[in-house]
Amino acid sequence: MRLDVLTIFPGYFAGPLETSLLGRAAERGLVDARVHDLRRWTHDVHRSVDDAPYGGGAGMVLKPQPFFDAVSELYGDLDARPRTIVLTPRGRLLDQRLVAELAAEPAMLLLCGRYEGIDERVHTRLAHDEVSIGDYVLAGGEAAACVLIEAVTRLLPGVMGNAESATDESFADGLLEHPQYTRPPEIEGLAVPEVLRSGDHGAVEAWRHEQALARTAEVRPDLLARWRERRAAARQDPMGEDPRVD
Ligand code: 6GU
Repeated sequence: MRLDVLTIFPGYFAGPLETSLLGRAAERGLVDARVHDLRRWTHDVHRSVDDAPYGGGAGMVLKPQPFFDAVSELYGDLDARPRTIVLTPRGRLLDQRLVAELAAEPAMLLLCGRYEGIDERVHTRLAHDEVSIGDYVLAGGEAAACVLIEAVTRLLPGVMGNAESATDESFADGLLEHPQYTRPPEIEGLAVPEVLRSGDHGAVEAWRHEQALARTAEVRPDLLARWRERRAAARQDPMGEDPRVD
């Protein structure tokens, strides 16, 4: 997947894009992420990317012109741009369904906001989607863009081994993960549950499912309610939509 990011803080992305899963995906040519400094498309001596809001009020607004010039230069024409996403707290909440949809795109353009936002005409003319990563306020869209890139990249073919991808089944299932243990069998007076060492695969599966249900009921009752609805619908209509995909 080809990824372009427009930001006034390109340095923000250096660590995340080089590290771990994203770094490996880039080395193997599975993602080609290019981070562009929005100031490259400023023309004044101060290289200013922001200006005061029309109508007054606190803070500054990112100017539209550098965005339009950047997109024209990167793709030749505004209408030749790939799926374009503005990261903004006013956007639609990112979830695994949207992540999976984006992972099917050949390319994406991510626009990172700062200050009080981006001139509305950038949203109007360029954004296919506006995306938020949660109900809290960040200083800008950069951290959110990193989150989106990591979530999408790990779904690209060849990025993860089978063992890792299998763990996806659990979230796609709509319940939170069951607890995991590794050696030693006891530490700090805490023992690994006996059933996990029993060798009884059926009992292990049943225990894990119970644990996932209990954990989901406790921390995410909203997810549990949706899981129950989907399961009921799937039982009524066994040939219907795959109930797993959230
Ligand atoms: Cl995408 N941007 C900002 N500034 N804050 C956020 C966000 C994005 N998502 C959640 N909070």
